[in-house]
Amino acid sequence: MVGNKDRNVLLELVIQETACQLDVDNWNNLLTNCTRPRLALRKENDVNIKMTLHLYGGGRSRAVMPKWYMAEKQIDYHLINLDMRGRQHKQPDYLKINPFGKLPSLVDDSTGISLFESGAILLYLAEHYGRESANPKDRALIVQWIAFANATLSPAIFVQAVHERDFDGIMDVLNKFYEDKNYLVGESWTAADCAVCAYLAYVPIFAKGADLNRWPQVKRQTEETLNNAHYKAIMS
Ligand SMILES: N[C@@H](CCC(=O)N[C@@H](CS)C(=O)NCC(=O)O)C(=O)O
Repeated sequence: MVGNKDRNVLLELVIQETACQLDVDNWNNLLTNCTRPRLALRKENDVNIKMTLHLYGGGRSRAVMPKWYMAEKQIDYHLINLDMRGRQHKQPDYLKINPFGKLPSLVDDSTGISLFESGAILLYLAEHYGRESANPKDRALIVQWIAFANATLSPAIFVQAVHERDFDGIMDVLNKFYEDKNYLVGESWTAADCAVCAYLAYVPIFAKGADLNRWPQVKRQTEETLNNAHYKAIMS
């Protein structure tokens, strides 16, 4: 006879195993029937549960973006933290996954794909697991914002010469954009918001001279990200 507690543990295991095949409604129905509805992030030592998605990350790496995205969208995954100081990301086994020896990377057993570049990983997650809009116009806009985050916003935060030249102008435009909108694409939070806001959250740390009071809408987005429960959990 299976007790209630065991039943719920079993139910959760079934959910973990089948998550990728469920549609969102089924998923939410199953979750509300489970006494532990919030799925915990599994770490590398949880060998008993078979995971489909394996994210290779490391402290202070751009794995923040896919981690935050998966936390927001309740996508379960297996996190493998590599020690960059110990050069684990340059070892032959990892170079088979990302020959450039950079983090993050994602391996998806269910499709057999192995991906590097945080933006490509984010897009893959959005299209295969995030249940985001299938509308081609919105998808193109999401690609645009992810490319903007990695190729334009990131150097304006992290690279001194680019920061001096471009940062204020970028903030002016973003601030204007956020005056009428809360989300970058459509009416809900997408991979575009994840990419841009994950970088904005670095501004107070890495661009210390920047006074966000000049851009109140950007400041609001940045503070909302820093106070977001999922973001805080993955950064802790
Ligand atoms: N454009 C790449 C950047 C990847 C990257 O440079 N990752 C850093 C951590 S944030 C890294 O792996 N650095 C270690 C190294 O270059 O040896 C992405 O967005 O994934």
